Amino acid sequence: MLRETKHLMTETDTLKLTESDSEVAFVGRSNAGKSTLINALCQKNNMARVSQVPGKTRTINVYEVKPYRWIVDLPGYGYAVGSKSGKAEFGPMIEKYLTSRNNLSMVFVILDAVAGPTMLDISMISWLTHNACPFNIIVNKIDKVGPSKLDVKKKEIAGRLMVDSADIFWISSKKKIQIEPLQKLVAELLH
Ligand SMILES: Nc1nc2c(ncn2[C@@H]2O[C@H](COP(=O)(O)OP(=O)(O)OP(=O)(O)O)[C@@H](O)[C@H]2O)c(=O)[nH]1
Ligand SMILES: [Mg+2]
Repeated sequence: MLRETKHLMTETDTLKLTESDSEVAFVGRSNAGKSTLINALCQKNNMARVSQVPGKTRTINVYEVKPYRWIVDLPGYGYAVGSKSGKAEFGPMIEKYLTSRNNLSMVFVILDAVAGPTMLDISMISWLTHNACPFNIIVNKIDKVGPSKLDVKKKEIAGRLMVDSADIFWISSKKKIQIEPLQKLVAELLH
């Protein structure tokens, strides 16, 4: 089902986004692999732009799975310096998006398996929890962790996030490891 997905729009102003019937969004630190994952989910090579240079996606990119059903690629966070008030900031574009969308069904937070959860990732997860925003955690780039170290890594990351390891999607977007369960969930959310 996700195969038919097309790039629908690029926007820098959340308020200019039109209404969807249902949408899911991908957030995470720059370079975590959001765009690569969206391509893997939709079985495309270059639909969402991927680069070696962090900070590639600076706009909100909307991909349409079928009419009014969207996958949204948000700009990566982690380049903005923490605010003076000490409050975590993900950038006005991301916060505005997360607080203004009526039909946002799920936020997928993507972490890098090697870098592990950063302070901003942890802040994002607690922000989503406090704002009653449904979310799922994805740990990407597991191909970079040696097979013998994977179990320890999973325990460490799940422990730091204080969630059950079984509730996390452990994937590699690049090597297409464990993409299907996520594809199934996204397809269900955007049925
Ligand atoms: N080894 C490995 N590399 C990956 C994986 N997923 C993404 N990458 C690489 O990580 C880099 C960043 O990937 P992107 O998909 O552009 O990351 P992004 O989260 O969209 O980054 P921004 O647009 O900057 O927010 C690219 O060089 C990808 O090829 C993975 O599962 N394994
Ligand atoms: Mg990107």
